[in-house]
Amino acid sequence: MSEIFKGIDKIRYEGPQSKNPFAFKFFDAEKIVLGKPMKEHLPFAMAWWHNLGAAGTDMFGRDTADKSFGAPKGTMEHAKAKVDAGFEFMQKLGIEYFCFHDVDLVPEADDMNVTNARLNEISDYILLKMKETGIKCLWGTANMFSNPRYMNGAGSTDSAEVYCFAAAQIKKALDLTVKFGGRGYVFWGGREGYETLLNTDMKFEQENIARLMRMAVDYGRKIGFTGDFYIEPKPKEPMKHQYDFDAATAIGFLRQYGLDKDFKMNIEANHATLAGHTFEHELRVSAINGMLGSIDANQGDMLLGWDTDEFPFNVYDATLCMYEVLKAGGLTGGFNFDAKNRRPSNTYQDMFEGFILGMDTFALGLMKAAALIEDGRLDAFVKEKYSGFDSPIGKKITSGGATLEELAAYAAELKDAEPPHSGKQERLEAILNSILFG
Ligand code: XUL
Ligand code: CO
Repeated sequence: MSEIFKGIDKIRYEGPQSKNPFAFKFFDAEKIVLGKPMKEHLPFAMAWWHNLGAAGTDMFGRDTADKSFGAPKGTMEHAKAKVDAGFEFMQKLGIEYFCFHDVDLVPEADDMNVTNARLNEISDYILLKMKETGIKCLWGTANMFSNPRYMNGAGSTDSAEVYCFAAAQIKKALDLTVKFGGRGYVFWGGREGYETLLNTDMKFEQENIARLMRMAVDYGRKIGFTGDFYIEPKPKEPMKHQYDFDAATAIGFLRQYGLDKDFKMNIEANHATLAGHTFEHELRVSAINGMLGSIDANQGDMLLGWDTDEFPFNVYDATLCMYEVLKAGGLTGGFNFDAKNRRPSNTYQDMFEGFILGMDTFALGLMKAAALIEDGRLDAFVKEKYSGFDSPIGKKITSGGATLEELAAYAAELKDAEPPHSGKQERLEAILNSILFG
């Protein structure tokens, strides 16, 4: 098999002073941060669909990049060329994981049985490559949003037969995930939502989605899948309203339907901001509920109202993300670059530079978050802020032993309440800056 990305050698760490675009400036895989090598803190993954599939097509124009990898698109030869390209790419970057949708791997046929036979063939080939290289699978998923049959949703569809097709796709995607030894299985609710309530039975749709997830868990456990199922929340796009709006909504849904023991969150940065939240907000909500599982590491554009899936370069965001991840004790999943090059960045060199940017940004985020934790001033401030609850009356409240009457009587004895602390936001932001740039 001949080299695909000619002229690009293994990407190495050269340090912050390096001007070589094909070297890491901050990602130093073996460097120890808080007692662990960077690569263990940051299990990075390549998204099959963006990196090997997306070639620049948007609503207004066709492909700008050539992702044929030397084989005609829409053929099994091309599917294999994508595997070759993907593994060469990951090896050159030191990326240890990949994520996939079923139909990212092979061209979808009209007959599902043909698609499944193609999936069997390609997954044998992928497995061979995995054994050869040590590259692993982070998570798999089923694409239940591109095929026209899913126009009204998959789990939320009005057609019982379409629902069966969704079940069949999930079953196959779970088979593949188990075959690859994947750490997780994702449900991103592509078209699980609605455009207008005038034509929608929301309760019916949500109950059916829950049933599908229950069946997926039962089947997965039966075939030996021991990893986590994930919901990847997103508030809108493609639907006007998506049911898994944000982490809080998805967690409530999982608890309502008794799915919370098997599921965690896969938090995508760009989805968080579309929901009107910060990335770190979504991570915190997941973490305090014991459901921070995995991350789709990308970045949106605050001026645009859609999912731009850019490679992350905002070091503030990456730092605040890694601050949440470190405090939560790490991820059971990993960091999937659900990101694509900008349409005019159309060469294969750009593919590498996108990943180098993203990996360096998260390496910086990791080091800066570790420094924030070691510095300790943020933690100390938060601890002090709530210290009023260390008093006898405070302890009575937090132990759950207080009544409203008792607290009202306590307040009546006081002339005035002890004032709350200054929030000191500006001081804390200055600390963040001094750690980032000092
Ligand atoms: C779409 C998105 C998906 C999921 C997997 O916004 O993020 O690619 O990550 O289906
Ligand atoms: Co995603």
